[in-house]
Amino acid sequence: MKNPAMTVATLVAILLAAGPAAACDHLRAERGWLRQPPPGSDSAAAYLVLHNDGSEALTVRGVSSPAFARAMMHETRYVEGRAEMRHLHAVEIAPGGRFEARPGGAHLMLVEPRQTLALDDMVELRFECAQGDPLVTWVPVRRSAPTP
Ligand SMILES: [Cu+2]
Repeated sequence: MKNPAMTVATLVAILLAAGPAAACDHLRAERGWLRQPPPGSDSAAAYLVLHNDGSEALTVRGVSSPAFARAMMHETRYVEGRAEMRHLHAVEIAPGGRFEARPGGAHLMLVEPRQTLALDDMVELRFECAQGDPLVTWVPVRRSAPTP
């Protein structure tokens, strides 16, 4: 590369021009945690709140984690008093809106851990959006929900 500084400046210009198209950039995660699964369990659940800080609706298309073979967004519905889980293929979040995953409700279902999950370990979660780069966030392994 003859002039790296020039190349960086050009890249910045391109990124600025792209502007609001990078929808996932307006996605913010907070209060995330992963419930430590019992020994030998092949799945775990994680919880967090996703905020859309942008001025346009955004669509979360899926979640993955390098610590697990597979990950899904699930909702819980109660049918005749029985909890049933349903796979959410996409979650749309309105401008200024949020998606809340919490025990007893929506959650991230993480299947086939690739490593042991000790308390306070940080686990990477990656959310794919309809547009823009994925949101990468790290959540701690906990025994129970953090107190608000
Ligand atoms: Cu589930």
